[in-house]
Amino acid sequence: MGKFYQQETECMPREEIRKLQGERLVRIVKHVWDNVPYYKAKMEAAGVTPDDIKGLDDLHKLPFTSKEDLRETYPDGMLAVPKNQAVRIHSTSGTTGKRVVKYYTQEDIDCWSECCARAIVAAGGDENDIVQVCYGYGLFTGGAGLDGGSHKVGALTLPMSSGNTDRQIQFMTDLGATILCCTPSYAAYLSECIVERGYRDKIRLKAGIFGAEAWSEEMRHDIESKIGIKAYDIYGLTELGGPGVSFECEEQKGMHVNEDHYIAEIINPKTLEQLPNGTQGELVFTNLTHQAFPVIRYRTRDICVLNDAPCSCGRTHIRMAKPMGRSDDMMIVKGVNVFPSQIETVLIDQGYSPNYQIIVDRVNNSDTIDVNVEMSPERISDNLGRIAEMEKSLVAALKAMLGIYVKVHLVAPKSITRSEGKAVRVIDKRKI
Ligand code: DLL
Repeated sequence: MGKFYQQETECMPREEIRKLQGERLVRIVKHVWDNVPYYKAKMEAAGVTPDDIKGLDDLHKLPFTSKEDLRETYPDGMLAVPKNQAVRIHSTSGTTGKRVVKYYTQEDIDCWSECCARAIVAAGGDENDIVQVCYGYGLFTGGAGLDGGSHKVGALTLPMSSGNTDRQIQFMTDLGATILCCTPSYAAYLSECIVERGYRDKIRLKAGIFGAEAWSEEMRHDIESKIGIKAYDIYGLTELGGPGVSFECEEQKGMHVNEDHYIAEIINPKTLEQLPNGTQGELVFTNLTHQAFPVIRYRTRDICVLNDAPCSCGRTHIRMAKPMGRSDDMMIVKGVNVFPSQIETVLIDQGYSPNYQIIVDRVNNSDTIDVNVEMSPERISDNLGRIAEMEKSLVAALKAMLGIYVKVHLVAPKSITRSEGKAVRVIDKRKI
């Protein structure tokens, strides 16, 4: 296998991609109009019928879909095929409200697996590889998605699921895993354990495919240098089918959107206008091929930028930057927008580990923000003056990045709980 899983599609000339997207859009709009009364009603309310959608240029006429729509129609009000044609569901964690359930036909699962296979091959994987999947299996899409991709590639799959770090490292060394798939925060934790336990020279990992949460370039470099791998980003969300909506190639300069299956747009979240490529805004996706549960113009709440410049890897599909985080993750502290990823960038830049927790509170009607940061064993000091100095220098660096005062507390190594899935970075006591 070369460096592409489906070269013809992945490197298709842009005019052809647009044409294919236009044809598929016409088809999918007709499919939801005919099969999902909720969509039909939404389109009627927006004054649009399938006859108005003749190609990609008509996309803007279609109403958006939001998480609220999916909750309102829970559990199967947006199912677009008879239920006996669906063969699987996956679901969101439901931490912020009712769960969202996504249904799949067998064909939907095959397309999804192909999207993940593209990501594995782009990370240098082929049938000779051993892929250790430590994303959670079950309702979460991470485990099943990368597992499906690994099978399509013909690699040997280790379906580890998340957790049990001792067993992860044992299998990794005994079976010689070459590609690691997990969240970046778990990858950071695993790398830390591998180095500390003296396994750095016993592992055979060459690449990692990390996603499901925002992570900074600094965190990438940290993981890459610690265990000597190349770390690739992968993006997706349950509502769209799971991981593999987009993935990084060897250039590691943005994630190629699988445009034969998804249309990506950036909108201004306030005015809902489409924004030109290169402008930061909210990511919106349309499922083009999903049969069981297609979503049209789904508002992800992820803040991002699209880049249509050609990529030297040969793939022609548009790239999305690393999302800064969700607009719902964005904290407004003292009137300033703060993303956890900005804080992470500063911490790692200053030589700290990616183990931190942000605590936001309101004291006497005024916002406060505290960051607990672990000292690394090399930096640990019992000299209180030295600790105060280190804290002061972090406060200054955070002020330069965010423009506000952030109180910093250096805490003992290993005192912040490690994550096996998505890390909990922020505790906002104002919301409790
Ligand atoms: O996290 C699907 C996934 C699994 C993606 C494994 C990649 C790897 P959800 O749990 O529905 O689905 O969460 C989706 O996670 O809207 C983003 O806010 C965030 N997210 C996912 N991938 C990335 C990434 C899975 N690479 C939500 N960078 C999305 C930043 C990401 N954020």
